[in-house]
Amino acid sequence: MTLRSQLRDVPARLRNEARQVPTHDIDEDEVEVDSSAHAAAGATAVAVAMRRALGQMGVRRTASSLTRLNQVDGFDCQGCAWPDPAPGHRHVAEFCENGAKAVAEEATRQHLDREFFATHSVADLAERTEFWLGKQGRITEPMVLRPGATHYEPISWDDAFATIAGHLQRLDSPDQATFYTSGKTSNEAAYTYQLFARSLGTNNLPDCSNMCHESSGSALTETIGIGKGSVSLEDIHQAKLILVVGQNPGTNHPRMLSALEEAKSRGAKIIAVNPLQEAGLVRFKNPQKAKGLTVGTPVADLHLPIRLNGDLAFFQAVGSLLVEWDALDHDFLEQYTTGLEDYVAHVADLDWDKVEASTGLTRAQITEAARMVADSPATVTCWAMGITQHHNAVGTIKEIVNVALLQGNIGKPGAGLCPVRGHSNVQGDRTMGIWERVPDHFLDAIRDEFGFEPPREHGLDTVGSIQGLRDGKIRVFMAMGGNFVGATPDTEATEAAMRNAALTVHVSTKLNRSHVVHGGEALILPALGRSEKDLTGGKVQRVTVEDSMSAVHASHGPLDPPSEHVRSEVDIICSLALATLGEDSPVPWARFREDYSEIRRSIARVVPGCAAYDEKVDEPGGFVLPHPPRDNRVFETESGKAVITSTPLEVLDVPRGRFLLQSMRSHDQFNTTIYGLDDRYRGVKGGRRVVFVNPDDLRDLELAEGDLVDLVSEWKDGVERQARSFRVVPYDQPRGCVAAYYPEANPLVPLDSTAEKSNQPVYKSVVVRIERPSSDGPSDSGSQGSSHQGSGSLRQDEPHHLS
Ligand SMILES: Nc1nc2c(c(=O)[nH]1)N[C@H]1C(S)=C(S)[C@@H](COP(=O)(O)OP(=O)(O)OC[C@H]3O[C@@H](n4cnc5c(=O)[nH]c(N)nc54)[C@H](O)[C@@H]3O)O[C@H]1N2
Ligand SMILES: Nc1nc2c(c(=O)[nH]1)N[C@H]1C(S)=C(S)[C@@H](COP(=O)(O)OP(=O)(O)OC[C@H]3O[C@@H](n4cnc5c(=O)[nH]c(N)nc54)[C@H](O)[C@@H]3O)O[C@H]1N2
Ligand code: SF4
Ligand SMILES: [Mo]
Repeated sequence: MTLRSQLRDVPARLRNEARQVPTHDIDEDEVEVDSSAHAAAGATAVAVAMRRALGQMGVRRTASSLTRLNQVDGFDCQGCAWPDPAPGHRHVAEFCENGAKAVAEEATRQHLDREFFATHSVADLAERTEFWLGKQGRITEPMVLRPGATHYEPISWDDAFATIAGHLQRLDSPDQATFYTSGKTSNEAAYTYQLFARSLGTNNLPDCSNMCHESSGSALTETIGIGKGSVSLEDIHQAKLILVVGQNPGTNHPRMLSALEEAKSRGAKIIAVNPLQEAGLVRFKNPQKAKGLTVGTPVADLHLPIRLNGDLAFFQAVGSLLVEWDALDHDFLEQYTTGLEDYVAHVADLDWDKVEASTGLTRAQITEAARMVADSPATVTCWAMGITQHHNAVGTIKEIVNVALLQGNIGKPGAGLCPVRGHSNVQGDRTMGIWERVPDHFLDAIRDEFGFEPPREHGLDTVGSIQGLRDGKIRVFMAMGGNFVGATPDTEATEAAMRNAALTVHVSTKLNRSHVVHGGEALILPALGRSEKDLTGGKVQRVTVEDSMSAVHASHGPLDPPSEHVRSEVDIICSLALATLGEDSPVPWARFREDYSEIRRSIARVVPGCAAYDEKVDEPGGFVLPHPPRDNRVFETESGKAVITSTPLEVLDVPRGRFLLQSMRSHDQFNTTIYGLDDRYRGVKGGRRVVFVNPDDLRDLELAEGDLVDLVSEWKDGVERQARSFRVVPYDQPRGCVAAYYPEANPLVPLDSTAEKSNQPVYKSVVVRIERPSSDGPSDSGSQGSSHQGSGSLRQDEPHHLS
């Protein structure tokens, strides 16, 4: 049905207001909802992929790009970090619908030139949605926004570098600059970028990983001694049980569905733990096969509709049952672990009432899942943002590790821990030293390689950098890709912080919100994308990337770049370093820029596990980085053993009449890049400002499908953050849980609401009220005090206290 029909009840005043939020170039009144079942992938996926590709790239560019996507001699998909099958096992079309969309979005024939920026003032651009900004096309030359200017204007590369160098040289301390990285950056660019920051003298290297799998890194390093997953694609194929927890592979890692299908065909069982019944996990048709699984065939043998944030309790309960049933690998526990005794005592007192309250699951449901775990000789657990973006995320992941260790499910075929990474090279960036807390041995290696002493004090992460900008401690903000303002929490606070900077610099392919919410002076530096030929130094250069399973390989793009003025990220970094640090810098920037093999030879000497890097990346399919627990059951923790941990079970308290909100991705976006307005698998078409609510909760709220509501978050700092004008969509999920899209929901996430230990923003359990629209104020905002209490608040009969 069209929601427009529902609008008859909404006064015109409110409809106008819906237009006033920075969404006016999307007509959200046109949103349609279709609640029938949708299978993931299948023929529609192929059709949509081809339509988008041909529409944006044309026939020739579509043909020359998609045939080389994820092939041994081609380029790595700039979508997600899911690994490629071994050479010889790849399909002709080794990509998914969203991979094709990612290529099309980058390789579009639509270009942005200086006339565009002369026509559109920054104030005008600041009124546009991410969707509109992204659709304007590729940026083709460097642009500058001078202090006090209203429009971006062209600037030569040399002047751009001199401008940045001038700002950096004028700082009182290098720690007044911060250098953000998004996860598409190649290993070569990442290595030179961190080297530039450290040559300047700062470890301020925030990255998207701070918002993504930081919690996984923290938990895994503490327990198994390395912050990466322990499985290969072959392990997934061979597993007998796979838990897919807090992850929506049908949309975000679509080729993972083929791996799950392969595992199932070899007899594996699959458990999905997710508040939502995501299409890929319950219905999947493999487009690579003439006859895929039929619609309605569940990929998951068991779906547990867990309450948001209930996973710590769930895994602790599973662990307690494994102990109770003695379904343990005693030899493994004896030889390789510490902490078992404490854990056994800890789970002996498990409070099942708390477990049921936290998970929203029955003891019988959890016992059924635990039985499957107990019966499986080889289990893989996969997880993503549904786990990492919570206050207690590190604790939850430690419980996942506990369950794996109890059964010796690490360092054996078909078993292991699989944090599924997001951006295509987010894991590689970390390996290359993009990390504000890189270990000392890495810094020692830099010192030995280049003969300068890198800074030792830990730098600022993403949230820390926003706080630094807010407090005036950070003066220069530079980003290697990404959309810092769009992706980070607490939009209003972040935007205000960004405007505090003296200089903001973005190395980007496409326009986004971070370019129009700027510092006193601002630069946009256009970069080559993964799909494009890199002829830096007068010859064809290749780059390297690492996937979610630690496999490193080369990538070179086939397409012509959008303009001759666009430069590679490596070129931009090395040229900037030369302009800032001069020819006397101990790092051979010019040599690095001329020949990326020189960078790789340095990587081989500095980065652990990368010996003979330049040679090995050329082997078909590349090489796999060492992972001591996976390879030899070696755990490089303090005790030399894997650590079984005991974490207190706390239940997240949600006050009466409030909901727990998660912010997630639609099927038509890549993070803040909005490909289109259709979330096909969830039946939403033509809009994004929707909030998914359980039908019974809706009834109690006296709301109907299509009603317009405001979302107001509550946090202990007393600030009420608002995101206005969302359409209500009834959607099956545990009571008390609601969902909206990222980045529309980001204004609701408090900056200081972060995960313990990892400092990762809590994007997936925000306490909110759902209110009928109030008329004051134009758009998303944060306000002091609780002035909204009562007035517009809606009654909710069912209390859903979780404690
Ligand atoms: N097409 C496409 N691909 C992408 C991306 C994209 O935007 N578009 N983004 C990339 C990036 S950077 C990342 S990090 C990954 C993200 O991949 P995902 O983690 O799959 O991304 P989200 O959309 O955030 O989905 C979170 C999932 O966890 C569930 N969930 C939320 N809270 C909880 C909880 O408390 N418990 C449990 N058990 N489940 C919960 C949600 O219902 C949802 O299914 O995808 C990568 N791939
Ligand atoms: N509410 C909420 N917020 C979230 C999340 C969530 O689940 N909920 N997820 C978080 C997660 S997991 C992540 S990873 C972050 C993502 O945060 P980011 O990585 O910062 O954001 P993206 O939207 O991926 O960045 C898109 C921009 O990158 C630039 N770009 C694209 N390709 C290239 C390239 O090849 N080179 C260069 N130089 N630039 C390029 C383009 O200009 C584009 O506009 O967001 C986080 N924010
Ligand atoms: S699964 Fe991920 S890496 Fe593979 S084609 Fe799809 S988007 Fe690209
Ligand atoms: Mo991510």
